[in-house]
Formats: sequence, structure tokens, C-alpha cells
Amino acid sequence: MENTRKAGFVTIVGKPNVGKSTLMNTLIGQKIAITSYKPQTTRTRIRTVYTEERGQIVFLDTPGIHKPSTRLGEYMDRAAESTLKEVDLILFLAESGSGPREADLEVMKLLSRTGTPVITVITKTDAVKKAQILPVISEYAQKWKLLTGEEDAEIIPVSARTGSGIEELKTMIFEKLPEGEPFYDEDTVTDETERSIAEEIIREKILRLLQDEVPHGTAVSILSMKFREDRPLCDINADIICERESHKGILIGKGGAMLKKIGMAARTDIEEMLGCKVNLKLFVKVRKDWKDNENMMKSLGYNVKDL
Ligand SMILES: Nc1nc2c(ncn2[C@@H]2O[C@H](COP(=O)(O)OP(=O)(O)OP(=O)(O)O)[C@@H](O)[C@H]2O)c(=O)[nH]1
Ligand SMILES: [Mg+2]
Repeated sequence: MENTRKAGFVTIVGKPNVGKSTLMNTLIGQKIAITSYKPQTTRTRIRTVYTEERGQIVFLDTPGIHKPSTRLGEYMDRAAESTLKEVDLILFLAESGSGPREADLEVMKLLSRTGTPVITVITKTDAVKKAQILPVISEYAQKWKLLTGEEDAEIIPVSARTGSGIEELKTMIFEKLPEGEPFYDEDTVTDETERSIAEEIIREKILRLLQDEVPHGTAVSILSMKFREDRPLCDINADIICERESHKGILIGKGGAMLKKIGMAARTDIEEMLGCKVNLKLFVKVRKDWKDNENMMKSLGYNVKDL
């Protein structure tokens, strides 16, 4: 008898910094989404594809759900919420360090209204003592019961860092997905372009190397990306857009030292992604208030119509 294969869409939600992008990268076994220790790292919806004998899972990583204060913030919330009703399954991520806090409860309320099945994933279990995890799980179970009236909330503790619980989570996901033919070729990993992944890699380095205020006001836009015909080399020119002259100064650093650091770290990752040498040139530009200007956001790739 022929095996029936599963196929479906799974969205990953939760408050900022809970580990959504890291978990997605671990599940697919490749780094596509950028991650950092700062909240609000992910700004748009990122789609990745995982295919194996059991079937195909299309993951949607989303920006962390939070209270928006700018148009960019609003956009990020829409990016997270608009996927909820269209998917087959929601992975709701929560930290293992404590039971549900206000921000988690807000997300849980929102999820319980969508009617889409939910698996609660307790993240970063490597960072807490084992004995702490069970009480956290039972607190989530109780809250789900209050919200949905159902006893059997599905909850699983995992660590994206050590891989603990990841195989079990995949099994749970496949159990919940409908039978069906794959949506993408089996060797597709993402529908993001190399250009947009390269932009995100540069933004990741800025997030990791600089203090909060600067990266959160920063966007990256690749002006040109050309592969040489005579050798394996790609020339990339990119703009780093920031909000203030003072931020520009910080991004460039003393004698250009910070920009050099950002460029070197980004180049290494982009070379790995493209599989060839990269010649990366970065330019820093100031565009005041771009985060509140719809046209400027659009030109930087944050288009509300795409959601
Ligand atoms: N110890 C530990 N840290 C983790 C784990 N997963 C993620 N992290 C860390 O948690 C931080 C946030 O991870 P991200 O994956 O960027 O979180 P996110 O939920 O995508 O964040 P936003 O995109 O900002 O909403 C990073 O510093 C990760 O290295 C884990 O399993 N264990
Ligand atoms: Mg993220």
C-alpha cells in the first residue's frame, strides 16, 4: 500500500524574543531567518519549507506580537495576525522560565478566537532547571482550559539549541496536518530571494553589534547584486538606512571601524549562503521618520498590501 503523505501550513507565533526564528531554523535544519537576543528582530513573514518522507511542512515565521507604537510596529502585528486563520496549525511559543504572562495571555486569547489548532511549544528548556518546566506546562494547560473549555491542550517543551524535543515536535506537527500533495518542490527551502536574505543578514549583524535604539530604527536595502561571469564572485552594494545623523555616526564608528565589523560579519554569512566569494560595500544614509512613512516603508520592502 502506498504511504499517504501530509502537507500543510504552520505558523509560528509568540511574543518578541521567545525564540520563533531560531526554532524555525532548527526545524528546517538551515539558517534562513535571522535571530538575535533583541526583541523585534523579525519584521516580515518568512516562509520556509521542510520536506521528508512523512510529507511537507510550510513554516511561516512571524514578527513577535506586541503593542505597536509606529507604523512599522503595526505592520509587524498585521504580519503576525493575518496568517493565523489561513493556516492548518499554529505553533504558539512560550518561554520556559515562567507561566503565562500578560503578553502571552493576549496572544492566547487571540489564538483561541481563530479556530485553528494550536500546539504550545515551551522554548529554551536548556536555559532552566528541569524541575521548573513541569509547573510551567501545567500553568499553560490550565489557562488553555479556561480559554477553550478543552482539557487536552497539546504542550511540548523543546530546546532549539540542544535539539531536545525537536523530533517529537515534528511528529506532533505531522499528526495534525491534513493529507495532501506537497506545495513546493522537495528541494525548496524558502521562497525568500537571495537578495532579501542578504539584506536580513546585514540587519542581523547590526542588531547583534549595536545598542537597541540604533538597530530598531534601521533598514537595509540592497542597491545591486551582480555575479561576475569570469569567476565565483558576487558584488553587492547595500544601503543602511537610519533615522538620525547621530545613528549614522554610530553605525560608521571611529574611522569606519563599526561599518567594517558589520560588513565583515555579514560577508561571511552571505558567502556561505551564496556559496561564492562576496565583495560587499555598505553605505549609511539618514532618512528621518522612515518608520512612520508608508511610502518609504514600501520602498524598503515592508508593504502592507503583501500581508
Ligand atoms: N538558550 C537558548 N536560547 C535560545 C533558544 N532559542 C532561541 N534562543 C535565543 O533567544 C533569542 C531570541 O531568539 P529569536 O529566534 O530571534 O526570537 P524571535 O521569537 O524570533 O524574536 P523576534 O523575531 O524578535 O520576535 C536569541 O538570542 C536566541 O539565541 C534555545 O533553545 N535556547
Ligand atoms: Mg524572529
